[in-house]
Amino acid sequence: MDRLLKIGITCYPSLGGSGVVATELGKLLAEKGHEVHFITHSIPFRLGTFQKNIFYHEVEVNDYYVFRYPPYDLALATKMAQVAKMENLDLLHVHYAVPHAVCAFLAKQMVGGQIKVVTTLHGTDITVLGQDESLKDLIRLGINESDAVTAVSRDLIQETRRALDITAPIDLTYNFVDKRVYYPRDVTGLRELFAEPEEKILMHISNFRPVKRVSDVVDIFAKVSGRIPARLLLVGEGPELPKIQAKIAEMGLEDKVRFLGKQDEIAQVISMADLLLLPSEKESFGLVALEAMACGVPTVGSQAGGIPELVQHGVTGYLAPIGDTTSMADYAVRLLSDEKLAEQMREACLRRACQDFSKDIITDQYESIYYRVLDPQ
Ligand code: GMT
Repeated sequence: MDRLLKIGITCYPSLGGSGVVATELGKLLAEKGHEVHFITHSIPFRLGTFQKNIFYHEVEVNDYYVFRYPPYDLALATKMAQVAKMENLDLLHVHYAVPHAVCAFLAKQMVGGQIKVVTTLHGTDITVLGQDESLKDLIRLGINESDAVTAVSRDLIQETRRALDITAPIDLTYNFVDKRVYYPRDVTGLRELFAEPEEKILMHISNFRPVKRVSDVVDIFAKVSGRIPARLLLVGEGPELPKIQAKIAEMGLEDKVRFLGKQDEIAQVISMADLLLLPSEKESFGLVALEAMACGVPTVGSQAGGIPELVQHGVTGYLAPIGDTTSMADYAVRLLSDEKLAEQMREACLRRACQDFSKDIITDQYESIYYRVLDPQ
């Protein structure tokens, strides 16, 4: 058996798919006996209760009066170096190139070079920040100075190469679900709170940022609910929410749409749905579609980014070009009005989530990357 490792993990600890993946991965590595040290500005929201082999180191930023902007990135780099020395870490696994890979690079210089750095790209660091000329060189530095780089879809690998001219190898490590948490939950009693028995539930879960195209969600729903009895549940919070609320009122859909806000028990919430809507403009992977898949809920969405690698068109959902709300609504109606098709898709979803995106497969992939960088042949 390979030796157990001491791993530092840095991610954005607040709501978001990358934070979820980083935290769940840390917990799984700890379960396997590795020592995991989270180095973040606040406790990752999915960390939960005390768990063996998991430690948390808070990054504190000195807000000295000469600073116009408190230097979080430098404080993080220093904390990474301190924890690496104090705990004798083997490697730092950072999620997001900016600023985390760059901070890890600085930390490596501070500890004298022996620590290894693994960087996981989640999407917005490349598809949004990577387009910004003021950040491009810095992102490239973070990637090129990492001992290994992983990305959550093939599409993101191609996009990274194209946008940043990266030639170094990038490992594909898809996101994963833990089927001990994500499985079809019994929602008897809960579903009735939001829909009549004959009504179908469509759901959208996101951070309500412009890239999610929540306005398309409303258009799709309007087209569907004109043809079959249906309700729309919107889960999450974000900057587009007021605009979406206004649009729903303008379209006279208030009675059919409910806003659930941020929710912790996502598996329970998703299990109420007959369909997830994900019509994003950009999506490197679409973790929420995988969470839905593991609960037996198919996705209708766009062909953006890595979504087609996750959602198999006609098997675990349906995809259409970005902005084509008419086709998405047609697909939704096809699925929701055919019980046999819905059951087939539900089974295909459960199978695919278990077989191709299980926590064990992906955790093993990350582990072998760690051993490879620590013991290069
Ligand atoms: O979806 C978001 O905007 C949040 C963002 C994040 O940082 O958590 O999500 C990105 O990483 C997730 C985990 O790998 C992916 O599932 C999302 O597709 C990706 N978001 C985008 O590419 C827009």
